[in-house]
Amino acid sequence: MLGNFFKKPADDMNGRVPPGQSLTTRFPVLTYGPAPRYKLEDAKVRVFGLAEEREFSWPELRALPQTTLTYDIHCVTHWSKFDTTWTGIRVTDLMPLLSLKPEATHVMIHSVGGYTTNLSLEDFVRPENLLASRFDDKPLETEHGGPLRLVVPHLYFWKSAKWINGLEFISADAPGFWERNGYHMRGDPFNDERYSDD
Ligand SMILES: Nc1nc2c(c(=O)[nH]1)N[C@H]1C(S)=C(S)[C@@H](COP(=O)(O)O)O[C@H]1N2
Ligand SMILES: [Mo]
Repeated sequence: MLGNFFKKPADDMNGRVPPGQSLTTRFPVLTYGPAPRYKLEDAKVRVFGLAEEREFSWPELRALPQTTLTYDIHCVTHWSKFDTTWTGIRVTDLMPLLSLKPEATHVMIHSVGGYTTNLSLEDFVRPENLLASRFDDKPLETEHGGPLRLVVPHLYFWKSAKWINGLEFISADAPGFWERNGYHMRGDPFNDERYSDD
């Protein structure tokens, strides 16, 4: 029974559990449609839009400084998972390599297969955000976004796009895939920002 793996905590555990969330020790897979067939050559990240266009190949990405961080994640489908450990490139280490136009205020994250999600630059450029390629010190499994996914732990987990291949800098907020389908434009779990009519 799946239900046994989700525990509603008695309180917010010193502010760690957002409203309406249960805790799980499992790692559910949530993907809209099939996971893309993924070759390592696809694991390149194209930077475009309001930034100097460039492409990071998989070897270039692997050569960037790697950071390991542990934090909690929160899915809009009401599960949270404590103390998940990820390794990857900090967004704050990537940004100095990019040259943004001054009009850039937001970024659209693109994934192999067409998934997209939007973030403001304030939500994107945070020291805990990673372009992650490892989970629990093992290569990230394909179903969880391997070889490369974004992890933005302070927002609901749909913002953490799996199989990323593009960062498009834009001058106004615009909805990505789930945001066009009713999810909140920002998605802060501690403000219960699940749907756009919240
Ligand atoms: N490319 C892509 N990224 C995605 C999704 C998706 O369908 N496609 N689902 C999102 C949603 S809704 C969630 S909750 C998390 C789930 O990540 P997991 O499968 O590793 O738990 O991935 C997010 N990133
Ligand atoms: Mo989700």
